[in-house]
Amino acid sequence: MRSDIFGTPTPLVLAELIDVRLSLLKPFVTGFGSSATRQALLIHLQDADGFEGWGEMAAFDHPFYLPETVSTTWSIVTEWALPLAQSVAPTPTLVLTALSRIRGNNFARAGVESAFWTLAAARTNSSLSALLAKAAGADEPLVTKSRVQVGESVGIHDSIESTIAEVALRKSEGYPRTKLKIRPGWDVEVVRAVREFLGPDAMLQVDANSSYRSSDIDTLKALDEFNLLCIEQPLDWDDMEGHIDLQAQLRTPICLDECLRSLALTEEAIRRKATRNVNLKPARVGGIAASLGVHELCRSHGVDLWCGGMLESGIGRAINLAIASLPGFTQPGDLAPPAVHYAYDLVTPSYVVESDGTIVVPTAPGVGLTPDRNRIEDNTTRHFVSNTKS
Ligand code: OSB
Ligand code: MG
Repeated sequence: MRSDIFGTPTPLVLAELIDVRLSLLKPFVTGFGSSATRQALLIHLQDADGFEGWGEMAAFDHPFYLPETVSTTWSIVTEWALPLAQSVAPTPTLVLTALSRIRGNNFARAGVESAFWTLAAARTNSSLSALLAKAAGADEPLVTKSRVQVGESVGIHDSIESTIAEVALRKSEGYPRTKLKIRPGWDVEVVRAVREFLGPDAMLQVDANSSYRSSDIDTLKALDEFNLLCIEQPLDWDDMEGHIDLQAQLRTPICLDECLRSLALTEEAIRRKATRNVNLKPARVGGIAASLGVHELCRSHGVDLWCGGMLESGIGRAINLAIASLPGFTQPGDLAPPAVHYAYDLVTPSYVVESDGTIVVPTAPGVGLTPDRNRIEDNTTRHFVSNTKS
């Protein structure tokens, strides 16, 4: 990764962590359970020249997807990540090195690191997409997309009828891809119904969120007949061996999500054929530098790659949109606008899906979408201001 592209930093005058309440329109039901509330942990930086950086930590308020929670993220960021980040000059590479002393806690590290990237983008008057293109290119910037394709991740419903209604709505809005959440008891039947509704060639995939066991092989094999793009994370969150065995018995590509908690694990999963398709969540692999590594890995191996989501607000989504603009992303991402899930977004204006099923990648400098300070303040439940003199 090139590191001579971040401009000359000036000292930080503000580093704050803000816990903001989001309002889910309905509980998001998955193989790991139901999420009825969502807090966005935002990090906001300002340097001596007035440039700003923003980031968002992806953890949920429960440990049912991955081990980290909003509470663990809060304590790691306030006690460790911010003090370490502030011990060096505020550039993405130096901060990455400082944070690398922290083991695990990927969501916490990623949120902090990403804020220093958006700060560097603001300083250099560059969109995040353009800065990433430079960082990832050897001599020349990579050629990024100005629009990226989107697919909704459709939660588990009470009935097949209401599932079809949601799929139909997104189809009418132009979304080119559908992802259905599945779990034991909510799988073959709903997939069959949605496949019939969409037709044989529409892009359709499923996500089990680690809710199956190897003994469920017959059900998982039954999904082979539906021409799915992938089956996402069928087995346990840390079960690499199980997925290697399972992939050998399935025609449908497995796409790992929960298992890919670093660049090294992603490399191992591809090499050992535990995954034939990669969901990249920048937060889950530990941040933007790690994401550039995964992007390069997938590109060099010709492995299909798409950008996952964590039901972020527009701030986290803006960062994901920039990453998804890199040329190695080959399939639509979980990038549905926050308005699909929430009563309000934390950026104004939020972004939309065009009638051709794409989202315009933000071109403004820095994070690229404008945080709505009033909305953030009105919904803040906790606020931490770091000592920038240390
Ligand atoms: O497994 O991809 C997942 C949302 C919350 C937790 C886990 C997952 C998801 C999604 C992405 O499916 C939804 C989105 O961000 O649009
Ligand atoms: Mg997933």
